[in-house]
Amino acid sequence: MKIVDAKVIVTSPGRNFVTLKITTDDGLTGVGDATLNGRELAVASYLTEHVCPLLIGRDASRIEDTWQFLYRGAYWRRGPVTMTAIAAVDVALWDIKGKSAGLPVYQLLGGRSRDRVMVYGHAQGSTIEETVADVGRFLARGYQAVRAQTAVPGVSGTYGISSEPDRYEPASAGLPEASLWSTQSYLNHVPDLFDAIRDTHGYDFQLLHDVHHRLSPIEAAGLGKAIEPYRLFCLEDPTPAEDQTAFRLIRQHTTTPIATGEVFNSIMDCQQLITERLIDYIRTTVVHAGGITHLRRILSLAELYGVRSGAHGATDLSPVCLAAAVHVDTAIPNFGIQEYMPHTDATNEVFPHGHRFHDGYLYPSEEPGLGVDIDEEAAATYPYQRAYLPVARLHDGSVHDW
Ligand code: KDG
Ligand code: MG
Repeated sequence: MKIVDAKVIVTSPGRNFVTLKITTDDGLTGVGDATLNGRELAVASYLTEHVCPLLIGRDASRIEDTWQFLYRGAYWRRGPVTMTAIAAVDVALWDIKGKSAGLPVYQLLGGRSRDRVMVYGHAQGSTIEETVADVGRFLARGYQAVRAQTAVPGVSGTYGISSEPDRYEPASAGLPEASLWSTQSYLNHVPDLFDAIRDTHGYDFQLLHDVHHRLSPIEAAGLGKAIEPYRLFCLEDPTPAEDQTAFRLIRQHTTTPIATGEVFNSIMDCQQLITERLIDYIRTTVVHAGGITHLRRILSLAELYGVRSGAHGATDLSPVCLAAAVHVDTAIPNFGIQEYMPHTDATNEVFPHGHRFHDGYLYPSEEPGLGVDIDEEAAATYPYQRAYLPVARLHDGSVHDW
């Protein structure tokens, strides 16, 4: 089963997606997501110029060997561009392996550990009252877990607030938007959100919140401690994730469970946090952490230390990534939760898929392989549009973590 074609497809059905499609000499095709929000063409070029030529003629069944070849063989390791490119190849090869075996990918990973995958939805509002009402809307639709984000008075562009329901799409066409941040206003405001949510909706569902890397360690420790009474499922990305020792300080002060890792791309980024038990949920994804092959290694390490998965699932991760994530989530023993924001109709038209959402849970496709494809004709009708994530600044004009 030799690879005869590998091509990169860039499409923008409302937002940019990069997809790798691999074809074998026996006519099988596999797809892998290669989308890196705001830096899409760097991965497209890495794949087209440096990876695709290496794939032609390779045995498509040698997934592990191809991973090692692309990772160790490049000499230059890790980093979001490299690891996203390797992930795309890896996922496309798992898709092909499933199709050639006539099995959905979760079967290749050991079969079902669970019947369905619990997701959390994204509730938001421009006031606490609006966010409380939005949480209620998710609960009424059967969600077991909801992440709540609210606008902070005096802060433009608070993370997670948009005019569209159910999803948050921060990238915008053109040059980066400026957003304003005030840690003081946020910390003064956000505990009242959890108080109002628990007061209105009670404790019989999982509540989550994303700080989006914006606090210092001691600020995060204080927030975690202050919100303990509201029993969050997890507080996500309290501090910039690459500063791993920050999590020691947070851990010393609070029992609020901590999730991080959506920006990680290697097991090395996760090692200290997992082995020192500094976090409870690891949010690495298929697309940004080296594909199914590498993510499985991270999750196996996590299993040993009682850390569960909490995979990133924002709308910039394409339906190809989501399909792969649901196969992984279905198979692993230490699944925690899966983030889920529904894609737009245009995106679903470009990426027809068999995974489905029902009553707060995702179900994997039963088709051989991943159960997702790219409609190349539809994709071609949505040309690439340069877009960036926003950049945050403080009141004094200096750059802060967005
Ligand atoms: O591209 C960046 C987004 O994926 C990120 O801002 C979303 O933090 C995020 C989340 O938890 O969904
Ligand atoms: Mg996040």
